[in-house]
Amino acid sequence: MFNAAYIPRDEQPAMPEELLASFAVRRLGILDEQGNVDEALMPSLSGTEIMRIYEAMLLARTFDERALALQREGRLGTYPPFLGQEASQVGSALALTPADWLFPSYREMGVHLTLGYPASQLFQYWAGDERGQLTPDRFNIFPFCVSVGTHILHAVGAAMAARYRQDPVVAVAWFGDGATSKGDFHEGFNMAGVFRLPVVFICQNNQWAISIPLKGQTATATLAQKAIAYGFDGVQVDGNDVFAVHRATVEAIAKARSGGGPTFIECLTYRMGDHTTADDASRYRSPDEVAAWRERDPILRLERYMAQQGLWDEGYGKEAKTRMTATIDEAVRAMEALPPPVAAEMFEHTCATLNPRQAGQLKEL
Ligand SMILES: Cc1ncc(C[n+]2csc(CCOP(=O)(O)OP(=O)(O)O)c2C)c(N)n1
Ligand SMILES: [Mg+2]
Repeated sequence: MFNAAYIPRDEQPAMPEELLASFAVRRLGILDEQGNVDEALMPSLSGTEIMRIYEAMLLARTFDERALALQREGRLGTYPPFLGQEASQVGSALALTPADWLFPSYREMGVHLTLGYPASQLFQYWAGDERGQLTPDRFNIFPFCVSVGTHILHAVGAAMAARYRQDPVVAVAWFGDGATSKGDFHEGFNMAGVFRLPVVFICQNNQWAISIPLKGQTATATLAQKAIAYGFDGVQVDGNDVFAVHRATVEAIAKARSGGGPTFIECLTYRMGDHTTADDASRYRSPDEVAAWRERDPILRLERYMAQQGLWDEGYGKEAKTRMTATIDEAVRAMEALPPPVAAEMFEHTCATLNPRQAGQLKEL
């Protein structure tokens, strides 16, 4: 019965064939491992601005090192280190304006710190106190999204709202390579493309989703190219190159703000540490792979560049590290001096008004 309309292949009329789609994916790199830059692509940044970028990366790393140490001492809970991802986070954060809306996952503390989010609150959150996510009013930052990829949809919704209200606001979501396997990623990308929404998607492709390597996550050569199927640009950048990340994000934000629609930026980087302090990455990846990435360290290559420019020497490096350490010491003191949370606070910050059931629970508590 299914063969009723069957026409043998050699009897079928010849069909004209035309190419309907073809694509290429750009990879942007400006600062190489030796500290040399491609002058044609280098963003115009003053010496002071470059030092600010460097110190933001140093602050992020100092925070991360301290968080790990505090967790080992039992003073923080489970913590996801972002060692090696500082360029992706700092480079993108510095491209934003205070009006933009940020949707981070759980591994973007370098973004928060660069924008001036109190380090004490970040420690507070990772110590298990949700008040660390009570974003001070001057920031448009959503709470960390631990549920992988679901905040991609929140960012798209915010971009939709911005478009509806004609606010010149861009929504930015950070997520990992693992999140690109989620339905949320594909739904969010499709809607962003269809409505040409002012949203920038930043994937920190650190090449691991806990113990699943990138090749277990996708059959494509890049993650960036997935944007093309949804009708907007995707670019891969060297995620350990702060200048490339910065340039790509500045361009994407400007495009989104001027009505040009979304962009997907894949930052190719590497998770130097364990997935979290509850993980042991040596059980599933080789020490050689990790060692190869050590030379590609984002801070090391920036120091090499800055030294060539007369902007960095060991004395300045040590002095800056001492300053960052003092800032982090102070944040830890502030966090540990906070009064313990009051259980009733859990009812305060999620719903504007409590429904009768919640009101009853509060009363019972
Ligand atoms: C919806 C959902 N499924 C599973 C998990 C458990 N989980 C936590 S992190 C993670 C891997 C995420 O990898 P990736 O997106 O690459 O981000 P990375 O941790 O590398 O920054 C998984 C599966 C989760 N948090 N949420
Ligand atoms: Mg990952």
